[in-house]
Amino acid sequence: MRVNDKDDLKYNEALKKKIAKLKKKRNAVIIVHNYQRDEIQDIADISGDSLALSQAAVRTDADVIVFCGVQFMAESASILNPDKTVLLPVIEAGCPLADMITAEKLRAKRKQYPNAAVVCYVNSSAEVKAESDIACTSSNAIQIVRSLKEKDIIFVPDRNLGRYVQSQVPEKNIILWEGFCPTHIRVQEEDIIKAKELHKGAEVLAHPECNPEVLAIADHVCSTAGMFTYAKKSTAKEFIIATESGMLYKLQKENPDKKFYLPTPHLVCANMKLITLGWVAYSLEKMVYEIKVSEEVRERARKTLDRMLAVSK
Ligand code: CIZ
Repeated sequence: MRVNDKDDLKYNEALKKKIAKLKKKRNAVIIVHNYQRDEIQDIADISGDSLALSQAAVRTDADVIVFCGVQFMAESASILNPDKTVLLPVIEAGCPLADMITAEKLRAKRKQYPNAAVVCYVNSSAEVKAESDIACTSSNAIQIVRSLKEKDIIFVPDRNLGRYVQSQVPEKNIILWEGFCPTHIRVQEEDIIKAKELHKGAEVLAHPECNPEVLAIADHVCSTAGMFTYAKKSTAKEFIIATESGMLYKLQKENPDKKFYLPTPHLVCANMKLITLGWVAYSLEKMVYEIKVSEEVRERARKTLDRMLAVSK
């Protein structure tokens, strides 16, 4: 225990009480992505992947949604709930992958392939969603692509997820975008090999944003939601988790008799870790930072998200 661990715990407990009070006062709900810090997961009313969180955002009757995640996730909640106040506690919490494509560049790509459907991964801006035909998450990407009548699919912006979908849906012709998640691409094939040597018999669960060489040697490729389901039902006792480090907390909590390891300590998304208890309390107190999308973009982006939600019901 560090010298000030006790003080940290006391401080966190005081912040949690403050958040609970403010939440009541504002009639707010706290929605938390699986990659958030442990202490933020502890205050979640709902936690999950972006698909589960989008669905929860539609169902909630709270007036205020505090979104503990990154900008594109809070934007999606706002697109789906224009009458609610959606707050992102740290406005700088962005997504480098989402920033690897713009609406203008996507329009140019569409011109090149006029007969193709455009599928955008939820890790994209509202403007990019507005230019797309349908959205997808890593939980439903295969199902979404299969559901389309078009053979040619422009898949944006994650090339690794796009490539993985292509391997599972060979009847389609996927046109890739060269975007990537800077966190997931840090896992190397050697990291997995070394982790398997260290933890003999452990199963490797890899997120489809990882590089193809990593996916090729994984036992199971799935979204974060898929990892929870798989870890629960598997008879294995140990797992190597190739995705953002935040996943380990809830995996361990839900499976106390099993062990979970990261293949490399570099699987940390700095943006996801920006939100702290202090910022959540501040956000509820000052009602910042409100995420709003212009009505023209919102209406078009909403159709893209609604089509996804209709397919993944
Ligand atoms: O869809 C999401 O929430 C992300 C970014 C990853 C996952 O698999 O949950």
